[in-house]
Amino acid sequence: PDSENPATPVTFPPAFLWGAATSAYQIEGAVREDGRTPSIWDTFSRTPGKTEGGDTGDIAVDHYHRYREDVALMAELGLDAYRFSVSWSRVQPTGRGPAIQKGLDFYRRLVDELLSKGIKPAVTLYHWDLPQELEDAGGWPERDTAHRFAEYARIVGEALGDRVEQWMTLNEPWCSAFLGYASGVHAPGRTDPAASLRAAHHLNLAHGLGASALRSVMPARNQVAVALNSAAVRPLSQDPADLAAARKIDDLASGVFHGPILHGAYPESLYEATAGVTDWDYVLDGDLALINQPLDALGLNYYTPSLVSAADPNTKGPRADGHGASEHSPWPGVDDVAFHQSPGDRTEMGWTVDPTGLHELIMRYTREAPGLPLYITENGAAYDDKIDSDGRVHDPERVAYLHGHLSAVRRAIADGADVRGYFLWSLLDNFEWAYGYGKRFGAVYVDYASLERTPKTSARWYGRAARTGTLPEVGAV
Ligand code: PNW
Repeated sequence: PDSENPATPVTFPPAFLWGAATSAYQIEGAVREDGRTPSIWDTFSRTPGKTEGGDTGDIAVDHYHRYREDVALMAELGLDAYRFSVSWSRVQPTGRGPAIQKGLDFYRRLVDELLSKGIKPAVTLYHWDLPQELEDAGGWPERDTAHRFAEYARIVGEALGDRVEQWMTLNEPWCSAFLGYASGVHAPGRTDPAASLRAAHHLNLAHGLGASALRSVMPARNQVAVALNSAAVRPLSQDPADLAAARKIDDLASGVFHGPILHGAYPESLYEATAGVTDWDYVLDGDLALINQPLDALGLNYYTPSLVSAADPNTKGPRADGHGASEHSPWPGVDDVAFHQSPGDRTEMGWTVDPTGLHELIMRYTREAPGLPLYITENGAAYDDKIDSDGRVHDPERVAYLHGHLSAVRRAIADGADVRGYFLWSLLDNFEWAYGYGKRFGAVYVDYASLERTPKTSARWYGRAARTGTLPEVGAV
C-alpha cells in the first residue's frame, strides 16, 4: 500500500478489527445514580480552576441513559468493536467491599446490546477514575490501592468474563501517575514528584495483580492487555546531549511501564535519572515478577510524537511540552530537557499531525515484544467542528488525520507488525479532561444543549473503511 499514491488502495487483512473508544467519566454522566459515589475526577472537576470553564462530567453526553442509541449508531456505521471503560465507583463505591449489582447491571446491559448487534466489546478496567475514598486513603502512591484494584478486577471479571473476551487493565498509566501526581493537571491534582514515581510503581503492580485476578476468574480464551501511551520520542539532533535527553524522556514516558510489564525490570537509566527524587524503596522483592504477567496483547495509544533536546537547567520558566498548563513538570527529576513543537499541521490540541510517529511506535513494540499482538487502542484528533447550514458536520481534517494514521498502521503491517485492530478516539465528542467540552475528538458530533448526536463526515468515512476493509479516498464520502 502506498498512501502517497491515491491509485493504490489501502486494504487491511480481513480479520482486522475496526473499533471506536470512549471512557466512563468522559461520556456516562449520571454521576449520582444507582449508588455511584464520587471518583477523583468528580472531586477535581468540581474544584474551581481545575477544568476549562469549570466543566464536569456530571451529565457528559448522558451515555448512561442513551447507550442503546449509541450502540445503534455504531451498528449503523458498521463498527466491529467498541472499547469502553468501567467506572470503579459504580461497581465498588468506596473502592472496597461487595459490588453494587446495579452498577454491574449497567455494563451487562451495554455488553448485551453490543453483542446483539455483533459488536465486540473491549473493556478497560481503569481509565483514571479512582474512587475518591481510595485517594483519601493515599491514592496510587499507596501500595494498598494496587490490591484494591485487583479485587475490583476480580469482581468485574466474574461479572462480564463470560461475554467479554478483550480486557485491558489500565489506560495510559503515564497520565494517572505523572499528570495526576506530578504536574497536577489531572485528578487528583497533586504536585509531588516522589509520589508520582510511587504511583507509577503501584499502577504497574495493579496491572500485574489485576491481570492475574482476571485470569483466575475468566475463561482461558479471553485476552488480557494494557493500553500504554508510550510516546514516540525523537531527539532534536544526533548530538549526544540531545540523545541523552530523548533517552530520559523515553524512560519516563515508556520504559517506566513497559520495562516491568514486558520485561520484568525497570531500565537502569531510569533509576539513574530519578536518583535525586526517589530511592525506589517501595519496589519490594517479588514485585517485578508480579508485574511481569504474560499478556495476550498490547494496546498502544498514539496522538503525536515528542521532540526533545538538552537544555540548560538554569533556564527557568515554563517549557512548552504539550502536556497541559502547569508550572510543575510531569517529568520527575528532569530539569535539563526542552520540548519542541514538531513541524507540521496541528490539531485543536496543538498536537502536530505526524503519522510516521505511529509507524515508529508500532515497529518499536514489534521489536520490543516479538510475537505479542498489538492493537491501536486510541488514535484521533480534536478539531473545531460545527453543524453546517446543511445540518451536517464536515470535518475533512479529521478524515485526513485518520487516512494518514491508518495508512501508517497498514505500512507497519506490511513491515511485519502484528496489528490486529484500531480503535478511533473517540466515538463521540466528550469531556476532554482538563479541557472540558471545548475539545471535540468525536467521529459523532454531540450538541451539548440537546445532547443530540450527528455523525460527522469522518464517521461515515470510517464506517465505510470498516465495512469494506479498504480506506476510502480522502474526499470520497
Ligand atoms: C488520552 N498528554 O489522554 C486519553 O486516554 C483519553 O481519555 C483522552 O481523551 C485522549 O487521549 C485525548 O487527549 C491523554 O498530555 C491526555 O500527553 C493527555 C496526554 C496524552 C493523552
